Amino acid sequence: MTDTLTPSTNPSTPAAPVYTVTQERKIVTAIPGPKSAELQARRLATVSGGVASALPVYIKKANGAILVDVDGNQFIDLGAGIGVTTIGHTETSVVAAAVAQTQDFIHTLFTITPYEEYVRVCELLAEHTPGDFPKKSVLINSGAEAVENGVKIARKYTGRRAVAVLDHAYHGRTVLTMAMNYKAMPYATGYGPLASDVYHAPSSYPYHDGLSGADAAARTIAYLEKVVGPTDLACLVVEPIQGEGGFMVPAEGFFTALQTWCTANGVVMIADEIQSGMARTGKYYASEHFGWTPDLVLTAKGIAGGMPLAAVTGRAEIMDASQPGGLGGTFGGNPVSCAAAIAVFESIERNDLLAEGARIEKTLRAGLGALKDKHDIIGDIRGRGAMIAIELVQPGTGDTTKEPNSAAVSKISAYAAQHGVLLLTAGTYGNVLRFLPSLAVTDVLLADALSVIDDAIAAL
Ligand code: PLZ
Repeated sequence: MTDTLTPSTNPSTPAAPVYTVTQERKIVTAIPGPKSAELQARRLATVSGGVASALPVYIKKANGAILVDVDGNQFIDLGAGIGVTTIGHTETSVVAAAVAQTQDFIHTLFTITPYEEYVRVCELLAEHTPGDFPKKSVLINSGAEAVENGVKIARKYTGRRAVAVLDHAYHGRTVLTMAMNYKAMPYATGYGPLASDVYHAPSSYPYHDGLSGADAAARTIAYLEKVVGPTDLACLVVEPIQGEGGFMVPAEGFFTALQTWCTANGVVMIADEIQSGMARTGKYYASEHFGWTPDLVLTAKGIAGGMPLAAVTGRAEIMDASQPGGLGGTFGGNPVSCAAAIAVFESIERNDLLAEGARIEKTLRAGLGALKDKHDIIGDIRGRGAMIAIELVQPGTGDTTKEPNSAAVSKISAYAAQHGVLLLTAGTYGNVLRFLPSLAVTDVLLADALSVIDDAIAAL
């Protein structure tokens, strides 16, 4: 370990990631293979039935954009653990940093005896989150915990109770966040009573509502003024590009109009960038695409290359409104996770990974556009960077009623899995296929995956 983390480039870090798995798709057994089937039987005996898995193949190794299962099958990973291994699985410098940190110390608890790695991550967050003003952070363990803390911090700062979210949102599975999700099933059904003072306002969903950003924002604001009233509203929590909801990109001007209203009314505007942040969309944070500056930004998933870490970052005066001891937790800002996060930020800079997001968007849009010309069940292509989705509709309804086609979504993702492409589904109506690859995915792998999807649609 170097004496100081600032500047923190580890001299032993290779310039670019070194791949330990061939970056190719390879299917050698039925899917799932025999060893996965054996593990699945053991799992059913001891793992809660409340925990689902999209594809019951058990993973032995993961590197770059490839997952290798226990039977030796190799999958092109277009999900990256739902947007977590953004800079690639087992990225060389992240592994080196995490291993080195485990040898120095694994835990002290920052609220007992602090360490530089935590401070360095907060410095990097202050530097790379949107907004040119003094910023502070708290580190926690998961996305849902970041949402919970964002709400707490906004309530403390404003002295207000109510929380607003947008339709089609997903914010987590804890007791507060399950009340903030749009979909009751499977996230809230049977787990009530739900947290009170959570209000669901209309969002901007251009493919379906056809509204301009200004008109969609006027609708959202009219709802909040009527149903909550701004003087009781602590915060408005938005995903700049909605994740589980189906990668909806709001119409131009939607967020800036909401921000103007929030600022005028003392409402803290929180960007849940848990899925869209950390270089996923060709910028550090997706909010930057829309020309607005959140008061608080929530980071998780991609920040530490797969190690658990999350953060709330925002205006110093809001972050400092909490009393000492009001924020924190045993594992929050774990040193190994922090070391990995520092390596992630450095890798993004060193390897110019923001450009990779732009490359992936270009390749996917071209390939998916060609598929849309061929197959009339593809209604919409949307997203930014390495966060692109297609919405599937009933044949011929793409320009009219846009009827959801969840059957096609399930069949295409199942076909893709059988042929070595891991593709995630999304959408309020199960009508969206999302492409959320790591930035390490090559154009060759993307072209290969798109040819599988083309075959999958043809086979419907
Ligand atoms: N906010 C925008 O995308 C996590 C959930 C997958 P946690 N999304 C993936 C699943 O089925 O569990 C997410 C998100 C946004 C919050 C969260 C919650 O993050 O780290 O899963 O708690």
